[in-house]
Amino acid sequence: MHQAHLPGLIFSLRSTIQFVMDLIAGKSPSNDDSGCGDRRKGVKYLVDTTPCMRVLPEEYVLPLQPEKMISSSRVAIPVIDLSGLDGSIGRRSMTVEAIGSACAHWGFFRIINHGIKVSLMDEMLKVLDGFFNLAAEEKMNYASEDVMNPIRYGTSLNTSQRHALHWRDYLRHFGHPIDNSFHLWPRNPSTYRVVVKEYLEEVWGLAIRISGAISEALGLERDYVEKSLGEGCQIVASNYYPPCPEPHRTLGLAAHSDHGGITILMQNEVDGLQVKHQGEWVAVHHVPDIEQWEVQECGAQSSGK
Ligand SMILES: O=C(O)CCC(=O)C(=O)O
Repeated sequence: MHQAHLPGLIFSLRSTIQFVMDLIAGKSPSNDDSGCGDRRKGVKYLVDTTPCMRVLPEEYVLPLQPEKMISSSRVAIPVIDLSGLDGSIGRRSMTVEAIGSACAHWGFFRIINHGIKVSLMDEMLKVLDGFFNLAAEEKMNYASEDVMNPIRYGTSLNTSQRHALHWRDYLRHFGHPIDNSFHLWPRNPSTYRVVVKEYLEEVWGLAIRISGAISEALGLERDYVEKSLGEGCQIVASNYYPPCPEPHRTLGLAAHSDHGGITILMQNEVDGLQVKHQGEWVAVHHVPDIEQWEVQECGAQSSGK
């Protein structure tokens, strides 16, 4: 389980590989009966059109409980050097064991030396920043409350129902198999499709490598999970958290567990993400001296092996 605190995380990027395509029953109403009005245009629009905002608008105030936080000096989030998967037999099996243990005890680990170029990660953050900086009217072309839509721009969680709003805007769409949805992806910024395609292909390959290690850690054939996936399904979710006037009164994203099999998460340099470990929240701090890293969690979290 994880959540995004503010101030924030200005930006994070989640690519989920779904082992089981969760069917979310029913469609949300497309008419706006929530009274949210302009709120549907997003938090960025709100901030941009409200100069010198000092007070958090009431709709965003969340009933936050005081939390038990474990200091990150007391516990260390596991860090896995993925280059070990390509090393000698002994090194590979140590890496597989470390991944299995991280899945069983944390459901979450950091990865380094994962092979995705830092320049591509930077490009990805840049095109997404470009997208969120488009005019609200252009972003609203992708707005939808229907969770089954192959591409969706939105804000908070679901503005079709009345509830306290969350301080984030998002863009979600399908990735792998890319040919199915590529034609629906944003055309703006002009490099969006090219950069996102390359990034998602790389991340899909990474997810398959990690799922191979997880299969082995469970005592299964390396391609067990990959074969079970069939064609598989990837969703990319980009979260944008604008600066907040009263960050202690709201959240970017409340506590939740992702419904996919593996989530690979890239953050920018701003802290905010927390993960739950043994009933307490642990801050996932940005590590400036580890240049290449991403965070990933997997579905083995609560079930152990
Ligand atoms: O932005 C974050 O750090 C968390 C994102 C997340 O948990 C999600 O999109 O499910």
